[in-house]
Amino acid sequence: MPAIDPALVPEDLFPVIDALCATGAQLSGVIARGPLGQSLGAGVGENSDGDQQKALDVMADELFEAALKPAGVRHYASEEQEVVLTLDPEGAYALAIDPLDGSSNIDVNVTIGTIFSIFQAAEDATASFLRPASEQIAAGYIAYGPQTLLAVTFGAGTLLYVLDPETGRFSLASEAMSLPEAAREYSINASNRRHWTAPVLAYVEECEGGTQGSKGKDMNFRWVGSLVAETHRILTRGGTFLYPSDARKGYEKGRLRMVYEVAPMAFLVEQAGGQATDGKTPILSLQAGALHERCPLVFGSSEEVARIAALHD
Ligand code: AFP
Repeated sequence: MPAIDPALVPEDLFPVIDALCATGAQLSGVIARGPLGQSLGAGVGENSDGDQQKALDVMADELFEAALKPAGVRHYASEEQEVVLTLDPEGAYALAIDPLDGSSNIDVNVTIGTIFSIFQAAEDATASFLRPASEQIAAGYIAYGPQTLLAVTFGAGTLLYVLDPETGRFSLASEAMSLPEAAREYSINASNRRHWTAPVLAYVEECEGGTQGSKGKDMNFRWVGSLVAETHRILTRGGTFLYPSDARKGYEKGRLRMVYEVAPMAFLVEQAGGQATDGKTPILSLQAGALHERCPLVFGSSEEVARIAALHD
């Protein structure tokens, strides 16, 4: 039985999306058991970029790799793998994935997620991913939270499917998520204030000024520490997210990875009527120079993203 209601999933991509959802449903069950199962948040090593790996990071990567091999994926690029893996040499697709994003939240029962991006496979494995983000043919995330859900775009709007615990299938909940133009909330890790660039500091101070400042409206603040949780909140009720470059060593291009975090979120947000930039330039016009390259990310309600870009001029 398919793991997802096939409604609105393009026929040629269905095996890939179905494999992602079947694995997502399996992970949802593992995550829901929390400490009753194996220690999911236990440190088990480092990935190729020196980030600490949790047990669930490794488990998720292994499950997705195995599920995608028979589903038509030729090139598999994962945050947890140093190089691109060839799964099915006859496959038509190149899929990039952050198998488990938000690992720091695993042990405290906060929403975490899987992020993926799909291109048509090019002959060369790595070159399949080092291309303009606008060439993505699909992108999405699976959120493991109070609901387990899939937000996905195939280039004709952003769709929402929810895993129905009664059927074990992802069912269509919305054909067109729509991000409000105006925002009442902004998200940035405020502990990094002393490291920010002047335009970022200026924007945050505008938000903090509320009705007494240039915005003329009070804003609220959220920081979950889980990109999937922030993105879903913003796709649902608007807002702005910033993970900019800052003065810390290694954060010259922010923290988030272009290929399997920034580019897919930008595609989803733009398809829902929002905007996504590196602070100034649209993400979809950019491309990664290396597989695990970082990219500054600002996305959300178009009025706010435009204001941030103006402050960068
Ligand atoms: P982890 O997967 O290491 O927890 O990182 C999560 C993340 O990539 C993204 O989901 C968050 O928005 C961001 O990092 C949080 O970064 P800070 O810990 O610097 O706030």
